[in-house]
Amino acid sequence: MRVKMILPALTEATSPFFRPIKYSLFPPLGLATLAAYLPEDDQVSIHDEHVEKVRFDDEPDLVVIQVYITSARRSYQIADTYRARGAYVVLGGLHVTSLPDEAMQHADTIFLGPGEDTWPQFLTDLRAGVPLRRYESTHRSLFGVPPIRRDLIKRHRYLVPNSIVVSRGCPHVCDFCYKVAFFKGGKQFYTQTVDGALAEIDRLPGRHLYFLDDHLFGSPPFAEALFDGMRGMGRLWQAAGTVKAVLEQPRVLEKAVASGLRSLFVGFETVNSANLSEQRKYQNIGRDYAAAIRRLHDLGVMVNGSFVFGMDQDGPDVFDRTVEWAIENGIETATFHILTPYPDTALYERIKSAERLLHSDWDLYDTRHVVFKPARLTPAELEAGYWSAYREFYRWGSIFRGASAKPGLKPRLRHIAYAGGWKKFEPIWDLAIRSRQVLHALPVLELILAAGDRRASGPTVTAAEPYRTPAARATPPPR
Ligand code: B12
Ligand code: SF4
Repeated sequence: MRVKMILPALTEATSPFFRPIKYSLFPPLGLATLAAYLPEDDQVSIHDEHVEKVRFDDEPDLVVIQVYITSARRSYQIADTYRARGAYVVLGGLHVTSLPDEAMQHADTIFLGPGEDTWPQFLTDLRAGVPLRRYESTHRSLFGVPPIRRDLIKRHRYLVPNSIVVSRGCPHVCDFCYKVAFFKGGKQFYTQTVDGALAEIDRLPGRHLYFLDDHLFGSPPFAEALFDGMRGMGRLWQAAGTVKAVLEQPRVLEKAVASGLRSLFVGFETVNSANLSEQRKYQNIGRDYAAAIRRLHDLGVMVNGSFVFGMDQDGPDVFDRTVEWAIENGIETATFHILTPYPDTALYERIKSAERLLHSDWDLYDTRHVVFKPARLTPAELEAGYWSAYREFYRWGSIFRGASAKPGLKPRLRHIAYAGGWKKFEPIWDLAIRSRQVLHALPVLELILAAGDRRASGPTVTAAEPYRTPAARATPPPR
């Protein structure tokens, strides 16, 4: 069977404002995960429209499309094209799960939720000639999943080819998050086996890793065992975690650092605690954000703070306050978002029932456009404030001020190199990406991350036995 898997480009990929650095970061892991279930004699290829021009004049038997909200329109277009050419077209992913009826109009079969249970079932049904129109995931497990088909990923096109996910979902429940809708009907948070995760890490070449898990620290016993296993592997890695995990799991965090954690994406979301209860982000309420940042910096971990603007308690002063707070606390990089009600989330239902939705143009549900009526701001104020937050945070003056919050020259220089390198040299990144030289930038990133290495000085960080794959462990170590 000829199988073509496609991650369609978010609509703006063709726009002059398209930012290659953002979209050339991570390869399509979801599709590579599904490809692993296909037998060896199938001809399978993965195409990511963010980093390559995809041709549509071929004749695959099966077309598999992953649909995100912002790429829904493009996905449906591609699906319609291939159906007209006689291919069997299947759609899955987050947006299909949120709005199955909409997706169904463009597909032969749709999938709701993660695919590890439904996809192999579908393949069996398809070969037997009895595929269903709709599959819904209920059995959630990552035990025994086949190794993801990284050989199908065009590594040289991505800045972070070594991105990896070792869990699914998150143990928390926040009103604005995609998670509850996507994982309904089964477990909301589950992990791979530690050995499976370590073996997957072992298969990745080079030093750098980026964990894309929503909450890598979500299961402390799993995280601890994983970091123990990673010790001595010589990795440098980045991931996402919560304020709660940073403050309440000191031992796990120290083990993470010992195994190579050098930068953490932290969802602060808002510096206004009234907003947090409104969004049911209870795990952040009353937490000392500044203490969490200090703790990470003390361990040599850089912070990428994530902030959302437009919650009901946000007034016109929220942008300056947030940026000022982030700079004062020496946050190295910040990601700002405009609150966006994704269909099928609690936030969406609340905004919709209050008749505050402005439209359903999914192209604009990209966290950069205002798609609802904010409570204490006009949509124009919210969008302008969002852009000004980026401008103000990434001014050289702000970068130097943020750096000066650090003790010592080395952390200050690292701050300037990372924050400056990320945002200020974007045209150079773009050039590297467009000339397919992006992988050459990886050593620079590794150098900056390694500058936080405290292995020589930290009392908690000691040399450990290097990780050995389960197969290697079956044989006794050499004496
Ligand atoms: C990496 C990533 C990106 C990368 C690239 C995406 C990529 N290469 O896949 C980049 C940086 C480009 C990106 C950009 C954006 N992203 Co993003 N991103 C992610 C992230 C962190 C990881 C995706 C991933 O690899 N997951 C791991 C794999 C294994 O899971 P998966 O891809 O979901 O695939 C599984 C299932 O979905 C399912 N499946 C998927 N497709 C199909 C198809 C079939 C046929 C079947 C059977 C099953 C199936 O099976 C797979 C295996 O279980 C997710 C968060 C998350 N945890 O998923 C957010 C996430 C997908 N992003 C999101 C958003 C909102 C965006 C942005 C729109 C916003 C922003 N400001 O960042 C932008 C897009 C900007 C724009 N202009 O449009 C939202 C999506 C919400 C939605 N309803 O669509 C998420 C969920 C983050 C969040 N918490 O809100 N993103
Ligand atoms: S902590 Fe993050 S990933 Fe988890 S539910 Fe909240 S927003 Fe979603």
